[in-house]
Amino acid sequence: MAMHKILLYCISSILLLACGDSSDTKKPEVCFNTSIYNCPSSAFNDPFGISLIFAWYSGQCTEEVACTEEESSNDFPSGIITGDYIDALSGITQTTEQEPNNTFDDSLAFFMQQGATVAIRGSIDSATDLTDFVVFGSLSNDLHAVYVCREPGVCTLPFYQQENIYIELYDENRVLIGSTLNNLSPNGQSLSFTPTLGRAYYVSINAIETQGMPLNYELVVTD
Ligand SMILES: [Ca+2]
Repeated sequence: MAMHKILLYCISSILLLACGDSSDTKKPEVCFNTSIYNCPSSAFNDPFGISLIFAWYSGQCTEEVACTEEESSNDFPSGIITGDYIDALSGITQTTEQEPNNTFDDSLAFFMQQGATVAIRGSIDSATDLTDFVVFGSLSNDLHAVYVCREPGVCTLPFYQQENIYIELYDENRVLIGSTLNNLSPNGQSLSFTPTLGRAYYVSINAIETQGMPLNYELVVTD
């Protein structure tokens, strides 16, 4: 990581503000405020940024704070995700969509550790459920891929190759940065990209024509 990126990172972002597990019956009790500002000051005196990176990955930049029991609110342009989210460790994390997830503001939120793969099972329907959204931040700026499996649980190449759906990738300002619409890769419904640390990304999966039937999918984001 170049130093200028680290500086940009330090200046620009509180990464993700996220509450712990909650459900309809239980309010979140703890929030985890993950912030570059909480890194030890000594980390900033390293001209190569190595100790800062180490501090980040070792958790020294993570601060636990009390959680307000207010209604969840998201401020994705500021890099803030509150409410339920999935903290995906290295390896495969599997989950299921929860409606409504039809808009940016209702996106299923997750946070990817380095080496994580998140597989989200759901369905879309061109008549009643056109679009599902997810949003995530990543602790890696390695090459990432987003793809749709042909059948849930069967995630091998080639990925889903029909053009009755498409996937799109947006930055945290909701600006489109990739789409498979009229642009299917040889691998099928897939996009690859390199995230910037500290930024949120949205992915949508969209039905074009599912002939009156829900189309089951597995949407995968992998580092
Ligand atoms: Ca759905």
